[in-house]
Amino acid sequence: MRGMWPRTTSNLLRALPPMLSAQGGGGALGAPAATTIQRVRTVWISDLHLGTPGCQAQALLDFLRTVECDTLFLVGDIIDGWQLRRSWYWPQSHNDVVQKLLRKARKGTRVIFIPGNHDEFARKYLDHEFGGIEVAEEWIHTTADGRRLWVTHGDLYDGVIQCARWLAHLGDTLYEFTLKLNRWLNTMRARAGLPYWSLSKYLKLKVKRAVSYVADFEEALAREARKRGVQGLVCGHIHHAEMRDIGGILYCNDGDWVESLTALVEHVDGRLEILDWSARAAGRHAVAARREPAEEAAQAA
Ligand SMILES: [Mn+2]
Repeated sequence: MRGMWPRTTSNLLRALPPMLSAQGGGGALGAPAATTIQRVRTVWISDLHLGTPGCQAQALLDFLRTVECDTLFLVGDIIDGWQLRRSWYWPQSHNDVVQKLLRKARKGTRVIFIPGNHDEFARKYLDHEFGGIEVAEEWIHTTADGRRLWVTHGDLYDGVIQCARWLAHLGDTLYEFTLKLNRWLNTMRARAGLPYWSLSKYLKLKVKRAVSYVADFEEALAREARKRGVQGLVCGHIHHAEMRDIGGILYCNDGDWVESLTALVEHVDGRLEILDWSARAAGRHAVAARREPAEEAAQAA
């Protein structure tokens, strides 16, 4: 996954050529979303950040409609209390996501919510239940093939959040800004018929890798998992989907729904996989962008 991004560029401008090339990404363009339901045993999603403009609620709704599972884990930063406190943002699509989650719980999916740092208000309600959604601090999930996975959001093992909350909040503001820039760039890209490309994801890979932030986070979680005597772990928090072995511990990060649009799923046989929804979202963007001129013409007529 890391290999997909230009490695030697230190300069943002040099990352832009793929945006200017009509071939960039490819494949997903013009492919309308299929409506076949995919059945899996377990789904993990995190970092939806409902209540912020960055949340890609439409893509998320599309994903939730398409996937059915026995157990759905909401692995933290589902509702962004930090940003809602600063300014209220709650469009209909965010309501639809909440309704969809409640509906899944009502229809028999076991929904488990593990709060993160952005929705830490929910940590006051551990071991309670809301509309069929269970709230828990952490979880041990056993896969169909018998592996035990520790599920946690991950912020409790993030050195920055634990040692310098002010820095985390400052980073949050800068992050919002890059997300804004990202939306603008992708509106332009969609108009040009280009697939979705995450600027903030690109920048974060460059910047955070440099200070080995991500590596430290992953190592810390793998250590904690080993202490718990499990075979692996599932977390979110750093908005970077990944599945790899760290010293005999399977580290799984389910990514996020503000930039990478990814989920972790367990198939019925226990096999784990990261689903990348960004290609699907790109297809939809491109279709919407191509429809615009026709709609304008229809309005003018
Ligand atoms: Mn977080």
